[in-house]
Amino acid sequence: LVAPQRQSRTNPNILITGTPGTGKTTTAEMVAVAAGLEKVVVGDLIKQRKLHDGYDEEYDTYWLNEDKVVDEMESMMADGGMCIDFHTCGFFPERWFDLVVVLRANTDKLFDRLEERGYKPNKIQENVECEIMQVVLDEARESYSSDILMELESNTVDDMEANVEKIAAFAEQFRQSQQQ
Ligand code: DAT
Repeated sequence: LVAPQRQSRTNPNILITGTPGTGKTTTAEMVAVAAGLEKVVVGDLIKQRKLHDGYDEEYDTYWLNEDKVVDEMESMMADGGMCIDFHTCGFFPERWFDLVVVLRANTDKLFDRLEERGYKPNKIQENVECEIMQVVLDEARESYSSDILMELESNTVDDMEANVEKIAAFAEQFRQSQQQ
């Protein structure tokens, strides 16, 4: 069964979310290639098109302007076929997505990845706590129907490959269902 607002899309829109360092960008790149989707790293879009309200020095991050981001992305999402990567997900319109993937990682993996990325200790700690408290998963559960949510472990390269396969299989199944 496909919700009415999704019927016009022949290609799915997929959101890949999760705490920073869980593997969103890497996974989204691989999904885009495997499933023939266009990838949008929302963090990059925010910087490039200045969809923010300035910079937070303490946390080395931009203040997100949610309205600007949604306005900018609305036309991109209209025809489907997009693979979106962002660390927060509650402000996107629910109607945009056919699948919402929440990537999860163990504390030690996340710590190492964020340290390697050169994050300051306070930013590493904040993100590790966010993952332990499953903040992004809870946000996704509040914002999207459980039948389009997929929670996936992203600790190893094998996990990543299996995740890409699962997501690409969903995209293929979606296309077939839309042709019927
Ligand atoms: P995000 O976009 O969620 O911040 P990323 O894709 O940039 O994360 O990944 C952060 C780093 O961790 C990057 O060097 C790739 C590595 N990584 C991510 N997921 C992984 C996994 N499942 N197995 C091994 N390495 C992974």
